[in-house]
Amino acid sequence: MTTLHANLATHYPAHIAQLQKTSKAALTRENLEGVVIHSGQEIKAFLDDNSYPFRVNPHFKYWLPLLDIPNSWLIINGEDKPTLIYYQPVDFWHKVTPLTDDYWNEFFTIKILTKASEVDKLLPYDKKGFAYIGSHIEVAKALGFETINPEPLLNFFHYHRAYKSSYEHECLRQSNILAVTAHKAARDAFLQGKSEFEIQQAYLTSIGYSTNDTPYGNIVALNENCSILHYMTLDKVAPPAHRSFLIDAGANFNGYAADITRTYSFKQDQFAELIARMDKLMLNAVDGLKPGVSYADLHVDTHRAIGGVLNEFGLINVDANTAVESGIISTFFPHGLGHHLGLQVHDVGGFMADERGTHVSSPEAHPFLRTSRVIESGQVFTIEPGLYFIDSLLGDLKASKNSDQINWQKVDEMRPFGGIRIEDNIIVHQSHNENMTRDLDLN
Ligand SMILES: [Mn+2]
Repeated sequence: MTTLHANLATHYPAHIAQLQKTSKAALTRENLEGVVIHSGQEIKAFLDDNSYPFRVNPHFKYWLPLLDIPNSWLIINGEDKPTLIYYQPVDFWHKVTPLTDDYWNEFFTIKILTKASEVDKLLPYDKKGFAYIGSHIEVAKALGFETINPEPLLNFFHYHRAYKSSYEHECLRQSNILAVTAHKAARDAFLQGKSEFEIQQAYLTSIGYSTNDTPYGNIVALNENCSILHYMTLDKVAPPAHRSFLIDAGANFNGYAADITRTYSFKQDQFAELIARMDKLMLNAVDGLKPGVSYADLHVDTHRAIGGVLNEFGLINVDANTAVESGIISTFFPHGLGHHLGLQVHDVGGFMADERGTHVSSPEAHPFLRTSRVIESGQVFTIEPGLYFIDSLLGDLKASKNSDQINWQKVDEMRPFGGIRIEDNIIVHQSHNENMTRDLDLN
């Protein structure tokens, strides 16, 4: 066993104990005997025999690190050892993933399923007391489930998923290690003048990934493209000149995502100074992440701080308070400060005040926030302030009554650089924050 494996093995039992406890409480509340979690099925393209890349049900990978096994199931009642129905067909067309000896095995009663269509023999005979969680509603109905993805049960699990176990923290540290390694390779490729496509290849190759291994489609943008928030194109031709580079790219470990963004300037120019200033602002926002603070308040504070940066760099003619009042900051920072991070990149539960799922609304002026929940220890977040020069939004601003608050000459000078986003992944502990990304020396 490697040190990493030993470490995971140490933390895993408490993770399972916690999931059992949460499940028992949820099932008791909903008057259910148990829950049946479906890993998923391969989905074929229309009129085709090729499937889309398989993405496992997050509720399934919450329990164990099996990410690429469709047609598998978990049966859980919160008391007995959970049953894993593990799909292992006899198939000479495809590679069949064998069940390997691992630290998690002993926590499940494992039953092998060789024909996906015969799963009913291994599922509870009477489905009445069981809820199905998964995305294949027709399959669930055909099997006789009446309770399918019940909202109160999902809310309960989603609320609790925000509190990560020490096992989950370890997985997130590992995904950060992978992503940081790849980010460094991408930065080097940028400085060598490579194309977006080549930079993406450098990123993937450095950690032995194919495109489908990343938790989300990498954003690899040069120059003006840095202003497109979800830029997914990968230009195969390098631009005539490299000015700026924005990369928002992650990695996966045991199904837990890293989500990291960096922005670089090719030269030591004013854009580089703006990046350095935004980096300071970003780390300051990380310091504000504390148990008891509302994430929405932290967003609003950062929004104002960006107004200060815009003023300092002469991009606007008014002070931060005036900019907050007039609303012009949203042109430069049109998205939320960050989100919960875990089994899903934009992890669930961000708007839940309690385990019933009572909704916490975002402030009206900030509709794009992905979480407005009160921060608590054990939770894991991204912090990712941005500052962009987006033609369409700037056009709207120019046509508005606030146009005179903007120094258009300065703004025009910055447009060729696109924009800046800097994003780290942070565990909030009771006494301190753990910035998993900075701990790995990615500056
Ligand atoms: Mn993010």
